[in-house]
Amino acid sequence: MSKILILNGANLNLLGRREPSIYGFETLVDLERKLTAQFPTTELDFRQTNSEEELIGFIHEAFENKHSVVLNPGAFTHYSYALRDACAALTSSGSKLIEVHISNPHSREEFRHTSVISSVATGVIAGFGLESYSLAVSALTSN
Ligand code: CA2
Repeated sequence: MSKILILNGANLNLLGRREPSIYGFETLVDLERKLTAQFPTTELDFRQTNSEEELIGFIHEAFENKHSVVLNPGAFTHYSYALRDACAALTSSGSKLIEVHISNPHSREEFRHTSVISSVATGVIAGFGLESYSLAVSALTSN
């Protein structure tokens, strides 16, 4: 199995430092440590950006190199058609992309109930805290 990009979008650099009742106390560094320990034989590449342009660039990189992607787009989930088009290009080329969310957006505000990414993702995992990412990597590495 080739490399998996673990991509986190807008504001997820704040993980563990704000709104712990929704997102918990663990940081992106904790996530990287956990997943690296849990999947020692899988090449995982962790990135976070608050820039829509940069996030799209990461998806293009996956497209060019046939990498799989675990993507938490942050609030880009709910409105970024540009990110959606990049994800669609990736998955229609045969690469897998799992959309993940720490919280369950469907149990929150109305605007979070729409994802413009889900219908072009290979699958969606939401609501399991940081475990959502582990479940996504398991899904990508299980066959
Ligand atoms: O539950 C998720 O993973 C979300 O993708 C997180 C996004 C939110 O806009 C989505 O609706 C659901 C928000 C990321 C902001 O992350 C923060 C983390 C800690 C403190 C403040 C913001």
